[in-house]
Amino acid sequence: MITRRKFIVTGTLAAGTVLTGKDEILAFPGSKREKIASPVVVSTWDFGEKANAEALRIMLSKGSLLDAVEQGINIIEADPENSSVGIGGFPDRDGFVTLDACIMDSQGRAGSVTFLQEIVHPISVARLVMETTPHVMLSGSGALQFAVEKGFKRENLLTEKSKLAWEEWKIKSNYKPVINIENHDTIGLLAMDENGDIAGGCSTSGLAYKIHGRVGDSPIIGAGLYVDNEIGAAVATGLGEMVMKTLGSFLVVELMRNGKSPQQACEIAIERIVRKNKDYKEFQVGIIALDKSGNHGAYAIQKGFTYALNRPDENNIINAPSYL
Ligand code: SD4
Repeated sequence: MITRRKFIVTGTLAAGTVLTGKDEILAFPGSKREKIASPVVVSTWDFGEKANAEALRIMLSKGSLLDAVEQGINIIEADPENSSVGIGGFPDRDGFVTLDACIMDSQGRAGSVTFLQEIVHPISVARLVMETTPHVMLSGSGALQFAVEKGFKRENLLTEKSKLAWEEWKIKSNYKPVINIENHDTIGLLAMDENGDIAGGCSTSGLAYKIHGRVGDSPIIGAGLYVDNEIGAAVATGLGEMVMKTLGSFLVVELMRNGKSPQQACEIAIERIVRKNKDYKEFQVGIIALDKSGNHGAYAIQKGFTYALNRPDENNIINAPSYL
């Protein structure tokens, strides 16, 4: 029997650790599939906890599932201290902060923006692409024009702190993505409401010091995020190039469709990335998943990938099990 604050420990999987208050509980999240009361919100990294709390608050006060996803992610986008999402994100090598985001709802609708500059809330622009246009993805200056037409304010996203970090980086200009960079990366959030409907979103400034014009997995439906309300959802973080080449999130949802638990599906997808890339020890990819019953799973290549899980009576930051 799974209690609200403990997960079943089973045989052969690698251990995760639930970091909850003083307790450290060995955990294999999502290893058992049983109906868990919704609503539930799961999101990437420690900072996801704040986003989850807001998403949950909205759902518990009868707000919509999409509002929960969007406004949860908005909190992280607006935090200038966070150097990988929204304002304060590290710039590309030319000093431009360029943002990627996407959102999918329970009706299978999707919206996305890529290479968007000067707008703090790309997830909100992505939502409007989904809701008010016949398209799925808008990019660069077109996405910016669309955002401005919709009333978003243009702002300088390069904070003093990020500018200083970039100037420091320029001295050597050594480009190598840092694994688990400062323990916070893309915000990817999956939510299920009390009807059992699922939606998700993700938002990022992408890799620090990337080549100008580089777009990662996060705005690519099926790569950074995928939601199928009949089955479940998945969202990825880490080196987007690797996620794009395996369509990681779509793969996880398809594995769940074929009967795998969220945990098994995340592990198989990560192992696929490992198998296809000899240099897998050099980068991080983490994936989290949620199934239609409210079970979740998470797995990463490297140690150090954390995710946040919130339910009405639960609020945990969890160390995901990892391949290495
Ligand atoms: C990207 N997946 O742009 C995103 C960013 C990220 O660790 O999650 N970095 O590749």
